Amino acid sequence: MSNEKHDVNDLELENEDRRKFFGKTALLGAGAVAAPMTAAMFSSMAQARAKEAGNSPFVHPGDLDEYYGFWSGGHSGEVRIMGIPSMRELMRIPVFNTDSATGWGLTDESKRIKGDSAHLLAGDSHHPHMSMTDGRYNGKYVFINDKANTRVARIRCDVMKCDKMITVPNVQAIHGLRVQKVPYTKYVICNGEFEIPMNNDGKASLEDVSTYRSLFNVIDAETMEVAFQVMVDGNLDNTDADYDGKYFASTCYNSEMGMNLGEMISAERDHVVVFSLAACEAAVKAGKFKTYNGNNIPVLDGRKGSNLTRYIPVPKSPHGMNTSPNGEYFVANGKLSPTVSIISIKKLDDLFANKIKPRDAIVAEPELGLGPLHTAFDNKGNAYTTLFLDSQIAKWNVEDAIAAHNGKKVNYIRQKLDVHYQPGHNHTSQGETRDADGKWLISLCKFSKDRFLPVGPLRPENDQLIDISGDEMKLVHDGPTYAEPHDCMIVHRSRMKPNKLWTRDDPIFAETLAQAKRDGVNPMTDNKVIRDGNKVRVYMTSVAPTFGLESFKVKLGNEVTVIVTNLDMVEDVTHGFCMTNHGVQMEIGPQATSSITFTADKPGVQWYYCNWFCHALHMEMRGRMLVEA
Ligand code: CUK
Ligand code: CUA
Repeated sequence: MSNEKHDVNDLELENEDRRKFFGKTALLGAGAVAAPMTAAMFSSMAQARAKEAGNSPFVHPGDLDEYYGFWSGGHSGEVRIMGIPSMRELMRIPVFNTDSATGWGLTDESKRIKGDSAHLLAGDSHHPHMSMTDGRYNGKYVFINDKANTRVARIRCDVMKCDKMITVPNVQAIHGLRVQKVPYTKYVICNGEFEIPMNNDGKASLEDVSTYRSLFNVIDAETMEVAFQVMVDGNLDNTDADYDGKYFASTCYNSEMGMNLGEMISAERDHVVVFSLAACEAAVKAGKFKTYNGNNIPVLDGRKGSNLTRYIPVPKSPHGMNTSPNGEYFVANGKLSPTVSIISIKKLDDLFANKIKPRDAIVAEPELGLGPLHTAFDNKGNAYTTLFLDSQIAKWNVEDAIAAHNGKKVNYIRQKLDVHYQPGHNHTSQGETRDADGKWLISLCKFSKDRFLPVGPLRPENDQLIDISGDEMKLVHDGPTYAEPHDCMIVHRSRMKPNKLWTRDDPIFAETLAQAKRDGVNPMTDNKVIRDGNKVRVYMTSVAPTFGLESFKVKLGNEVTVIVTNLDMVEDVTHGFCMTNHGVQMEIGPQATSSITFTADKPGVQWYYCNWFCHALHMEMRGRMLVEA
């Protein structure tokens, strides 16, 4: 056993009874028959160990990955959990989509969480980012944007379920999203990309583009309410935060405020907008804001000339925005320009004090190749930039690029690696935190072309795993994925502590339990039907392999709510509830309560069954809804 994963100091992952049991059995078995080791055996094992000593992407069956990866699902609307480096997909977390297995978007609990957008069944998730404490992942939340419906959602990492979702007012299409890194994630920051009239009520001229604005949004991470918004010039694209708790920076395209492609790329330059958090908070406190569209969210004016922001000119149409993990630089990725623009964060105080000019904050603009979109970092001062048009990753050294900018003769490019094909985002292991460890790089390629068996006109994306632990980048894995991982983040497993069972006081189903209380029902013990006019609430328990009710009776046209409480305390024993012919399905995890509401619009006998394979008698886990005409 030479796999270095076993050195990781996180015993809680190994101390599950069953794993231990199998481990011991295997050892005992081996010990009983094995001959004593010879010197030759020892030396060949040592050689094998040395070979694997670098970064092994092999995770043997039954072994656990070193990292959790959180992947956006793009226009599938979900978030996926990957094991890194195996690239095994471990779980899907439905967020902006509707999910048949878990009942996300169908259950009463998920509709409550989706709130004002519960009727929307689709979404476009781009940027998953985990909450931090002092610039390090804290394993609490993952936030994600929905570009399609202007939403931001939060995933609770103890249960790996979405627990909050908001539609952001005054803006259209939330795109770039990140978190405040230092001192902790008080705020989630995100860009409202598409410019719209302020107010957008259809009353003023819709043709007069001079009132169109794009807003920067600052959301309270705990309450998930918009704390304030900042109006800017241009279209905000991507964003990131510093490691001092002072500044946020966003790339901005279309500074012309053009309404078509030709108009959008007529100017020579666009800009990066830097926001001063302290100045913005002070302006909100001092009441220096306006409100729009009939809501009371403070909207600050951060357009050119404001003391809340600074505009740093960069080449046309910048895209990705990435902070180096040493806290020194914001890197704006050129996209149309073959360069990235390196902004010195140290110089921003002087920029805000008007001691230097905006372009003076730029310390280098290294040329990397065609179509630089996003940049990731290791722990050795190197950066890795995706080149969309060249289908390559450029590895370059940040300090050498700055030295070259200052006239020194040095080659800052370390290597260019072909990827397959057209990479968008990339991400290094823990590379957006102080814990960047320079072990793995993911390249999220938009096209796979010839890399996999053809599966019809629609092809998978290709998420490639690259070993960056040595001097050279090495491509070690091709991972086909479904539309469309835009972005991902990789967190060491020692930062995560997911629950094994639900706890009965979980806020996700608290409102369902409150209704049970009003009905005088104890969901842990009672199997009861409550009739309330046309509404019928059916409470039942589940214990493998039976539901607490073998049947219940309703009248045709009744609005039926089925509330199931899973009494099983065994890890991994999830039940399902499916009412045949009604489009009703949901997951009920161990110790959870889930509910779903539908109309009993078919007379006669309607069987319900458990659709989550839970027991040898799982097929028998069913009952009848008797619908009287
Ligand atoms: S964007 Cu998709 S490749 Cu939405 Cu982060 Cu750059
Ligand atoms: Cu319970 Cu299958």
